[in-house]
Amino acid sequence: MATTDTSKGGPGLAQQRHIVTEIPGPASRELFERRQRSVARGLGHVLPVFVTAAGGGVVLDADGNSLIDFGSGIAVTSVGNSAELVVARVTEQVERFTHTCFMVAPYEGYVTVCEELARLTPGDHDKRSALFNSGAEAVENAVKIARHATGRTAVVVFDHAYHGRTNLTMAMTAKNMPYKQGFGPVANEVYRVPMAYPFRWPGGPAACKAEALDVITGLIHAQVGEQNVAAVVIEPIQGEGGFVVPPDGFLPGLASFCKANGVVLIADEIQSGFCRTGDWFACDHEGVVPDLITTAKGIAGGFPLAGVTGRAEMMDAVHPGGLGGTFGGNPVACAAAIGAMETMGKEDLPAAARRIGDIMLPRLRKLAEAHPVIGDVRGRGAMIAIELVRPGTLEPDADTTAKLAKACHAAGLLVLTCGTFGNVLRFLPPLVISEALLSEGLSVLEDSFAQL
Ligand code: PLZ
Repeated sequence: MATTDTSKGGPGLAQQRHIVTEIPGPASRELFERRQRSVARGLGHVLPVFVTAAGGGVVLDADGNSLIDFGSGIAVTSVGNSAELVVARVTEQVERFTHTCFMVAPYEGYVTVCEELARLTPGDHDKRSALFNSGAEAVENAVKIARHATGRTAVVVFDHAYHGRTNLTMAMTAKNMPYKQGFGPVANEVYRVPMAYPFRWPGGPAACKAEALDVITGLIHAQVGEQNVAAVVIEPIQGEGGFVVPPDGFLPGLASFCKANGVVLIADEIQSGFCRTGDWFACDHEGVVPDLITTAKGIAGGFPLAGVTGRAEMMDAVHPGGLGGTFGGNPVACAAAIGAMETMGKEDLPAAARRIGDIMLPRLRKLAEAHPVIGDVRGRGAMIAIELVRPGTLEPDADTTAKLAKACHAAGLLVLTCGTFGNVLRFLPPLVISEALLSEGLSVLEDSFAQL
């Protein structure tokens, strides 16, 4: 039901694209002036419209514009902004108590979230979880746990990887600008290997799986030594690095290597997890069972919550007091997560993500036929991207990518870019977006290409 009360967000908001000013409009520009005087320059913005409400598939701004949301706050609001069950659970919790610190005196919500994580993440082995505030913190802790459980120190990561901005995760992240430039020294014992990136694999996509596994295991053997490797950390579908989907069989191959060598396989599902790719987790598509899995973003409908979930014996290797933090697993964030996970189950959001992919992929492939600047269309479920190149080459075209994003923004479609070379447009709509709005968003994108 559409509402005209724009002081409230959530699924009741009118699900429409409605542009009444230039983007950003005067009210947003005025707020931006204040932002410039008070907020550090180091924080960037995809689109500096100041948000006043959001829900379903739309974001409303201070000038009264209603934009179609193809970003979900970077894969976070998969259940939609201010989703009903999230609001209900959070409101109830916030009126009871807001914080005790789980390490001071525990509460049920934290345990419930960990039970749900055990039930939903890949594998039916005995699991334990620990909760944190951000994705980066979860990755840091997964590495701490893997090092403790194995007594080894080396961590293997991939080209194009993104794992966060803290000192250790910055070292694990591949891209220098903007993430590492000037912020060193970075943490040591982090080793990088090539990613199985079919579109850019020198031997071509058909050879990618086997050759990548050969190169990776060869490098680990020659340069690190399997016996020194605590963990291999991989995003089963890479996020910030360009929505790189490895070829079938690559992840299972990597998992067997880890198992054979006593290496902890950590799947960073912070961006790909919680229904985004059309299954609960991206690892599920190939039946891969990681030893540890990191989650955040979509887990709690927009509240800061992250988790490390893994084999009980590895997780419990750490002594009491070895893991924690003041706010980790905050009761309000846990209530939000319970509401979000309930929504994902009740509304069958894995199926909703598959439906989004089924609508988007054919239209994007058709667009690629008409516009050879699109070198690759890829993704799973509602984690979809197009990679832009100089036609007929692999040369990244970041300029056209930026131009297209700008044109979409001006027309009221919030899209994000990504990729090591800045030449990927990615689409991450809330999984609850209506088909009409999804289709309209695609039309805006098609128009932007037509105007190139
Ligand atoms: N691992 C796979 O995608 C966060 C970061 C945007 P935090 N990605 C968006 C930016 O420019 O900071 C991410 C991720 C994967 C880890 C993280 C880190 O999660 O919650 O941002 O710390």
